[in-house]
Amino acid sequence: MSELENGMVNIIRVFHKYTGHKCKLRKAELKSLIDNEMSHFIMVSYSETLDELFADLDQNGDLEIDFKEFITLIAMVTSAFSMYTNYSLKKKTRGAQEQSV
Ligand SMILES: [Ca+2]
Repeated sequence: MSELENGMVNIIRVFHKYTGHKCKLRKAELKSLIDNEMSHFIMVSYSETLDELFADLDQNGDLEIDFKEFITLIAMVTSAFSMYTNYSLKKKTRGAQEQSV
């Protein structure tokens, strides 16, 4: 498998590690997943923040997060991290160019 395919499989594995057989995350499980698996990218310290995040992700309002809803979180966080990484790379590149002049 390619690096990207491995990443996709890992996302699915991690999701199911926290859902068990029901294949959906309840709020406490979402918090555990974020705290244990995404702590470098996202912090949910306050219950209000978790409530808002959960409500935003729970598109069908069944008070659980299915994989389709979960992948939205992955996309949002990955996109934000990508923008940060691009910004950091541009800043480093610009810094290196300024030093070489
Ligand atoms: Ca839902």
